[in-house]
Amino acid sequence: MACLPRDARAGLAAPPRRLPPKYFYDARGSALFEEITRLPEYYLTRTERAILERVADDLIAELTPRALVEYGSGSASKTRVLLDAMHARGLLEAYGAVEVSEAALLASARALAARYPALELEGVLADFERPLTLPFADRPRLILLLGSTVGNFAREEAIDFLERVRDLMTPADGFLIGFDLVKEPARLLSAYNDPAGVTARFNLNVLRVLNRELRGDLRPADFEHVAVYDEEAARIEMYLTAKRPVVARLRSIDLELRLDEGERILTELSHKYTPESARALVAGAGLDLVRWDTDADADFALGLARLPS
Ligand code: AVJ
Repeated sequence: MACLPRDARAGLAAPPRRLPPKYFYDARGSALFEEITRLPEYYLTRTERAILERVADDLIAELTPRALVEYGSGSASKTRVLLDAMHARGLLEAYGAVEVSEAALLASARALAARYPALELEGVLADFERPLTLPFADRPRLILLLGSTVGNFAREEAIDFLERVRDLMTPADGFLIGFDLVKEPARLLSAYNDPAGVTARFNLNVLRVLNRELRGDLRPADFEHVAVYDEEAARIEMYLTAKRPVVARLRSIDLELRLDEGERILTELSHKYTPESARALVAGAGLDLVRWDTDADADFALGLARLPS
């Protein structure tokens, strides 16, 4: 499970400082992320939804899943495209979500129960970096890792994660993964540096999480949101950079933080894939990439992985 005291101590005590991105998503952070998904510069969510709308029926016809199992209970709007396609074919029986936040799990369960009264629901309250179990193994499942969530993992961690999912899959299952694709750096940079400053607020919000959860006295005004694109690594790196020398405390873990001006805390990696690197990742985890759907501009892709036959 998520363990902020341990992660904060391990990540913040000394440079290179870093904090796992899962701590962005308290209530305010989740609301800010929803706001990001509606920004004109943040093409990811709407592009993924458009691909889903185009391919959902075909995908469901190919796999005939009777359960949808999702990592992150996410914005139900994308999930619904698939649930509706399953429902239209008379296949929809069950929905399961693996989620760190109990509030998010309950909210999505309530919304889905209202829309599909006969749906069997199961939530797994867990840090999905350690998937231990996935519900509904007794029937064909479509397993989802949407939204470019896979991009948050370093390559090695991504392979480990996919391997663990593979170990939980049966030959009847399909595993649909959303990949943000390598593109012109300027477009990537503007998706993570929106002029309205929503991404900056989202990034800085993690300081408030630290203050609340670890009795801290960090001042968001002392930090600046910085997002850069590393072309070599094909990833966006998000940092909180000290605008001036910072001395702060996290009292719950008895940690004093001293940052020089310009020193930074890595808060997120967001890897971008090519069709080749996505295929290599999936193959590296011992899965076959059996389907690859993109939008017309090849901004985003959905890859379908299955156990090798
Ligand atoms: C939810 C991890 C896919 O990497 O694009 C959005 C989070 N960070 N803007 C991403 C995010 C900054 C997002 N993921």
